[in-house]
Amino acid sequence: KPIGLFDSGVGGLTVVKEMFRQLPQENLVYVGDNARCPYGNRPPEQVRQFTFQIMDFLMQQDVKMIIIACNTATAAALTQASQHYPIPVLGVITPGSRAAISATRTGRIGVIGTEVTVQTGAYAREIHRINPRLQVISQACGPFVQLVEDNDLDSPQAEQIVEQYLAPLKEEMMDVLILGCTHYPILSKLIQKVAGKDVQLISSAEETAREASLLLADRNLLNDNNLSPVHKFYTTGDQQHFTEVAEKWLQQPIALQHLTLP
Ligand code: DGN
Repeated sequence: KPIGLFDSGVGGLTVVKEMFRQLPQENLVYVGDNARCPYGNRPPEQVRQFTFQIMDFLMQQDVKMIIIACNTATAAALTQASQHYPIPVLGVITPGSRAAISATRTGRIGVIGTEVTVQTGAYAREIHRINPRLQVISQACGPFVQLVEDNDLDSPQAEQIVEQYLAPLKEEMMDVLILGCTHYPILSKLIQKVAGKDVQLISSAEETAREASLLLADRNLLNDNNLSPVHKFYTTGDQQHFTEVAEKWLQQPIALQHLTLP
């Protein structure tokens, strides 16, 4: 059985890439809801509704686990989704929080994400649940998602936007910055350049894949046949655009189909 993953667009491919690296024998089904991207400035109830539509589709693909490879959907819907579906459901916020907690030396952690992710306070809550003494400084960076969806990763305009949004955080002396949106690792070169070399960027993709492998091993769900794995990709948006971004990021050809959601 495959593992299902989804995001509002191409952002969740950062988790897919880590899954390829850490769990190369697993079959994956990925849904990018590019037609309705961005999720980040929608009402949380609507993000929940979209999340359930996509998860219903993934359940029809007979997946054994679902990874919500989107911070916005994790913040808005993880709790309800894990109660609703009879299979393990993993979000990206807990793994990213854990990685930041173990990486910080100064105890000042920055978080950047979409409006929904920042407004729900999901990272601060998760970090403080584990260690209440840490300082969490958050900043919504709405336009970053569009830069990634447009594949605009190093133009002067992109740099100006990143500088503008990171400026308030740079005064906060954080030593760790959580990329609290799965789109951001694709933009990480520019984010690192603007944030400065003393700030360590945390991508939840790596931690999420690690958590997925632990969970699968724990429940005896790892794929143990050696046939070459099958990866299926679906987008609700433009197929050519999705293929371009995905193949560049994943550095391999993908099999893509169009998906129409209700
Ligand atoms: N990639 C998504 C996230 O991690 O929050 C959301 C991007 C968006 O739709 N704004």
